[in-house]
Amino acid sequence: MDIEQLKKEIARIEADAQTEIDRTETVDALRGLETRLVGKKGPLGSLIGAIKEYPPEQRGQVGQTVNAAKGRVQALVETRLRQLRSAASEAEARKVAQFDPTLPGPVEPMGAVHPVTAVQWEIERIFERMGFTVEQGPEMEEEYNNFEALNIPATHPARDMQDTFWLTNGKVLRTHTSPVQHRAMIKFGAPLRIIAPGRCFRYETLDASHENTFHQVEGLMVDKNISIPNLIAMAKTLLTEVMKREVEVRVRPGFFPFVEPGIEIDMNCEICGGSGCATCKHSGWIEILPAGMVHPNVLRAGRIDPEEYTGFAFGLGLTRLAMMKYGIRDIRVLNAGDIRPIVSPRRLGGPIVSEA
Ligand code: FA5
Repeated sequence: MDIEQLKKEIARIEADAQTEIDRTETVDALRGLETRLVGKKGPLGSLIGAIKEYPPEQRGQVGQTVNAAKGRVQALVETRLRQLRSAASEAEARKVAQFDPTLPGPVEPMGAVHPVTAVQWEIERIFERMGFTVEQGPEMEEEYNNFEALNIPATHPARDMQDTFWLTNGKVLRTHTSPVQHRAMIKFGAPLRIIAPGRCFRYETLDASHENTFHQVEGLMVDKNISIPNLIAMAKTLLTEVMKREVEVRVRPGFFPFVEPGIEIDMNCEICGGSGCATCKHSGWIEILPAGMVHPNVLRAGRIDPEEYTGFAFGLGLTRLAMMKYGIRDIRVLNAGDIRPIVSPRRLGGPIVSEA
């Protein structure tokens, strides 16, 4: 192209450059565009590369023309850069003007999950992995669900095993989580796998291992061909996973009207290592998991045919398990709200101190 055509081409390149530069919204985008416009491979760069194609006497003029255009494009970039920077600092200034130093600062979360809640969550995760769902029942329960549906009629001496808080509306504060068994059977039918963690209440004489308000986790599995070995295997897995060690268990016969046969699964006392202390009533064992095969009357009350289905149930003493896991000697500190006896020493690696 001759010099005149070259000048027209440069004018077109500059006009395009102006449009593109005006459209940029950020400093980074502008820097990228600048590199493209004035770089060797850009429109002006390729004109410089073509200088050698002009006759030697015209090369100086071509070079000057193209370089002058390059200078003008860079000036356009600088102008836009100033505009973008001042817009950014105005935005920043607006932000500062909006800042209200009287607003409260970010709140640091304080405290920690209660040991019973921590173990409950852990147990829920373990059972969810085994295909159980987590159910809930009311703490103020129908007398029927707490007793009759569980094969404990009004005149049955087993009612004396659980000293009950009776309410003036005829209901009870549930003495165990077992009424959720009945509720779940009615709700889901068979087959069935549920756990039901929750608070229970008994009119107890308080000591290091008895509270009037404590937590249990009920478990219920109903299916075809369920047997006691399934129950013992499940109990061992559960206790070993929660305690993060191989737990020693002892299985004894136990009586509960809602199971037949009934068993008591005890674990060796974590506090004294089995030698005997106030927490384990000097026996070396902690009564932790009463259980058994669901009584046919309980299945019938839950509208499940005992000829077709069998099941196991257990009522884990969740509060006592939390005490074992965290080395808490006295159950009463868990509801007391005074955290001094149960915090820091364990975190620092020492035993939790609380005199029974
Ligand atoms: C029951 O409550 C039965 N419902 C358990 C059950 C369910 C048996 C299903 C068979 C089939 P028990 O009264 O033993 O059983 O209580 C169960 C657990 O709750 C005990 O092992 C103990 O760990 C805990 N527990 C009972 N009473 C208290 C209390 N006052 N304070 C703290 N924990 C308690």
